[in-house]
Amino acid sequence: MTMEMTFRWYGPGHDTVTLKQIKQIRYVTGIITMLYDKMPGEVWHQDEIHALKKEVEDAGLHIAGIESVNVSDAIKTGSADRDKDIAAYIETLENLGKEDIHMVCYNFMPVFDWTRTELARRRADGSTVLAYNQAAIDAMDPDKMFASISGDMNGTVMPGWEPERMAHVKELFAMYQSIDTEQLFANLVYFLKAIMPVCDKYNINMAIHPDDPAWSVFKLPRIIINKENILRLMKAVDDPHNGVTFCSGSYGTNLGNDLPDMIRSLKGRIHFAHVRNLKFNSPSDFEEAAHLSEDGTFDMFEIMRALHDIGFDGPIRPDHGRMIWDEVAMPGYGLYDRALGSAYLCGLWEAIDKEEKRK
Ligand SMILES: [Mn+2]
Repeated sequence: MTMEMTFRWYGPGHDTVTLKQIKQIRYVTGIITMLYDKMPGEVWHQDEIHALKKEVEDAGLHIAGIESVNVSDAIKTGSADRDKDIAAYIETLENLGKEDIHMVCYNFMPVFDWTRTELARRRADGSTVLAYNQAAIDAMDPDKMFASISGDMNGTVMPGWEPERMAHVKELFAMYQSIDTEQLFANLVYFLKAIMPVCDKYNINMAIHPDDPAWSVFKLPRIIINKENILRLMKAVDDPHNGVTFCSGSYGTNLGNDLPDMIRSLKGRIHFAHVRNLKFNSPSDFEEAAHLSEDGTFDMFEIMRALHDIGFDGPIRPDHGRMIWDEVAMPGYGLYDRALGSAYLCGLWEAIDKEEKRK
């Protein structure tokens, strides 16, 4: 068993990248996808999942996992509709299991799935990247957050920033007003305990994505941010199907997180890995870099080495790429730089693997 290189693809009509292009990257064999039009709380029907699966398989690839089945705000806040939404989530997992899909990524972030202040910061070589600046966040009215970045989305709808949800951003903030980190954690445990039986039945690995950035933004509670909290969650629901998406770029936003050490401490519970690099210009300003260690702040060799050491055998994917070669695509999700990233990560892995076998 070894890791499998995968690529995120948003599905027909939602991605500028085609399955045919992904197939030609060669390093990639698995697709990470989703039913993009589903709102949190909606059931994914088996025939819809089957059609998506067939499209991927007709291109000579296979579905290695889902990113994401989104969790509703009712579940996150524990409001009246929570049990109804959990029942729908269970039905979705059941339908995924029947279609032989065994890994589901999700997150438990309030209101905004992820936060960046720029979607196209220009770097010295003319490429553009997503970037985050704390001072810009501190100066921003959260209601205006969507308007301020939507102009840079290249006409795409970015995951977690659906206009339908963002139209209600004031109400969303109100829903979380009385939720502190302990309550949010309790709601997450409640959700996981409710879905574990169906995960056990169909062998579905749930993989929680960390909060990005890994601290509170706009005073909203955030919990999946560091080693202590993620290990607490692993213990609170101590079932191997309760696992982790290890995203180096998200945990790495906090320079206090020792990424290889976190990976080792999560042995057996990492079901999915997002591997990318960040370049810090200061502790409160970072931008997404090329995957290459030298281009950013992280030692990508040590991250891959730690994944190899724990026997990681799940799907892995390059994460956000830079926009290069004049490509126009969803910010972070173009073809070219992610393809380069997948090749680089495969190269690191092959070297580590062969060196290990020689010993
Ligand atoms: Mn990620």
